[in-house]
Parts: sequence; C-alpha cells; structure tokens
Amino acid sequence: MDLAEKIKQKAFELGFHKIGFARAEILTEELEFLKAWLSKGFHGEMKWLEKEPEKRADPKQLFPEVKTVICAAMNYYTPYEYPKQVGKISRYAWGEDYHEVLKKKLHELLAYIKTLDERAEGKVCVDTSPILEKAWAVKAGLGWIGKHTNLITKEYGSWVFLGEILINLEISDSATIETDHCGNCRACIDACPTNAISEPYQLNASLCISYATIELRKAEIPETISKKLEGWFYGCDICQEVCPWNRFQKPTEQEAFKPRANTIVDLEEILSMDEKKYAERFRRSAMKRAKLHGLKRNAKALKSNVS
Ligand code: B12
Ligand code: SF4
Ligand code: SF4
Repeated sequence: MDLAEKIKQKAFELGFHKIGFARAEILTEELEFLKAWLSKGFHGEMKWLEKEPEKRADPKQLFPEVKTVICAAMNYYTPYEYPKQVGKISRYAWGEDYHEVLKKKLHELLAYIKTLDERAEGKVCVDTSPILEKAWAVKAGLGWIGKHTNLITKEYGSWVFLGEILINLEISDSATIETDHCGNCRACIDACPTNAISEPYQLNASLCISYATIELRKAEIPETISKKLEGWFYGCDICQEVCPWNRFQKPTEQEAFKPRANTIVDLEEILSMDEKKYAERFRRSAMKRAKLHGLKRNAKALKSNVS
C-alpha cells in the first residue's frame, strides 16, 4: 500500500468520510474571485476576510514548507427534524463544536503520518485558518461547489465539515476533480428568503441569515433580514434543505454530532439567561461564536416577528 492509501485508510478509521490530496500551489483564479467578491462588499462586516487575500490563496504563506494540502470531509447529518419552527438552529451546531472534533482527529492523522515518514511536518486547519477550504476540497476531488456556494459531495450531499493538513510531503492519488452536477437546478437560489445568493455560485453574505445570526456583531439585525428569518435563530439551512443532492444524505455514525439537549432553545430562556448559565449551557458548542448578546439579539428579532 502506498503512502496515500495508508493515509486514506487511517482517515476512514478516524471517522472521516472523504479524503483527498491537492498540490499546494497558489489558487490564482480563486484569488481573483475572492478579490472581486470583497470589492462588492459581499463580506459585510467580516473585516477579517479583507486581510491579506493573497495569504488566503497561498498556503505557503501559512506553512512555508507545504507541498500537499490533505483535505478531509466529515459527514455531520443526523436524521432528526428541527425541534421548533421558531428558534431553529442549523444542523451544523446541533452537536459538539466541529472545530474541536475535526482538529483532534486531524492531529491524530498527522501523528500517524509521522510514524510512516519521520520527515513529515504539517499544519492542521479547520475553518478559522486563512485558507479557502472549499476551493481546496474541489482540487482534492472531494466534490464540487454548488450554486449555494457550499461544497457538495456525491455521497453525503453538502452536510460535511471540511478540514485540512498542510504537509511538507509530496502525496497524490488517482482521484480526479468532480464535475459540477448542479445542472439547470436553481432550487437554492429560489428558496433563499433574503435573495442572498445574488447569482449562481455567488453569495452576498451581508444578506445571509447565517451571517446575520452568527457573524454580525451589531446590536440589531437589519430589518431587511430580521423580517425574513423564517424562524432561524442560529445559522440557516434552507438552501441545503432544498438541494436535491441532499436526498443522498446519510446519517453520520459520529456520536459527537448527535443533537445535544442543551442546544434546543427557548427564546424566553435565552432572553433571561446570564453569562454563567450561558457558559455552562453552550460549553463545547459551536453556538458560542455569537456570544450571549448575539443570541439575545437573535431571540429578540424572532420574537418581534411573531408579536
Ligand atoms: C466566511 C464563511 C462564511 C460566511 C460566508 C459564506 C461564503 N459562502 O463565503 C457566512 C457567515 C455567510 C457562512 C455561512 C455558512 N457557512 Co461558512 N465559512 C466561512 C469561511 C470561514 C470562509 C469562506 C470564504 O472564504 N468565503 C469567501 C468566498 C469568496 O469564498 P468561497 O465561497 O469559499 O469561494 C471560493 C471558491 O469556492 C472559489 N469560487 C467559488 N465560486 C467560484 C466561481 C469561479 C468562476 C471561480 C474561478 C472560483 C470560484 O473562489 C472563492 C475564493 O476566492 C469557511 C471556512 C474557510 N476557512 O474556508 C466556512 C465554511 C465555508 N462554512 C461552512 C458552513 C457549514 C456554513 C453554513 C452551512 C452554516 C449554516 N448552516 O448556517 C453557512 C452556509 C451559507 C452559504 N450558503 O454559503 C463550511 C462549509 C462546508 C461545505 N460543505 O461547504 C465551511 C467550509 C467551514 C468548515 N470547515 O466546514 N460562512
Ligand atoms: S443560508 Fe439561508 S439565507 Fe444564507 S444563502 Fe442559504 S438560504 Fe439564503
Ligand atoms: S439546490 Fe440545485 S443549484 Fe443549488 S446547490 Fe443544490 S443542485 Fe445546485
């Protein structure tokens, strides 16, 4: 078995569902797309995305010795309904914080690679590193970017988290780049309540409910979005729920992503919650990103829609 096969086998043992390898080169076309996207202001108030776009497109600026980007995807779909119609939380935040889950497993994978080749050195990335994760996943053959701008895999739909190891070894396999299977479909574009998908493959994040309920640091959600939340309290899954490729969703066997009782929220409870209770309740949950004042703001916006 060659190095790539051994790494793949170990990744599957660790619970990853897809894994692939991409040569670490500058993402030239994607850099142009990113710059154009930023110049339109589609990133809204996520000023951190403006910082050094060149760095985002060049993995060497993050890890100078990198030769290969190992891309991994983990299915997080669990076969449960949203427990509430008002106060919905997106699937990705139902279980334990995926950053911790994926990072731990990628570090284990890196440790294993070091046992195969003692020269191996790497850097683990999950979400927060300045790297274009979806673009790398495409290059590594994991799937394609759908018109809703999420990565879709043929086997698990778009319900996958992404993570990478930048590694100083040349590793490749025979995988090919997946072609775009969106075809004439535009279900996600038509279903988006805020018209955030401004054109196919292009998200105006400043209109996206996910952005407004998670990333926006303002005291109020702009009315253009707050009136159209459709019950979403944290994140939004509408464009993925309507995607025909998510008919191929499969329940994950990862216990960590099963819904935790403490992520089913009552709006009144959130509004009266103090910092201590919040810290206990959302410990190891991805929902900590919006902070308590963000959750209270979201609860207020939803309440004002029904009153
Ligand atoms: C910022 C961010 C957001 C922003 C903006 C999302 C976006 N579409 O850009 C907001 C807050 C809105 C967001 C929302 C969500 N996010 Co988010 N987010 C990120 C983050 C941190 C950076 C993404 C980024 O760089 N965006 C900037 C735009 C310009 O880049 P892009 O869409 O990736 O496009 C690049 C390439 O795809 C390519 N490209 C795309 N189209 C085209 C077309 C042409 C012609 C060319 C040449 C190139 C090209 O070029 C672009 C780069 O320049 C990534 C993690 C990471 N480090 O990558 C997670 C990430 C994308 N998010 C993730 C998730 C799960 C979500 C949500 C589903 C959460 C939820 N349920 O609420 C939603 C989905 C909303 C949606 N419809 O996209 C996952 C996606 C997993 C997947 N299967 O794709 C990621 C990868 C995190 C992870 N590690 O798993 N997110
Ligand atoms: S996550 Fe929701 S608001 Fe954002 S693009 Fe998808 S459907 Fe629209
Ligand atoms: S809903 Fe249709 S257009 Fe949108 S990502 Fe899925 S297949 Fe592509």
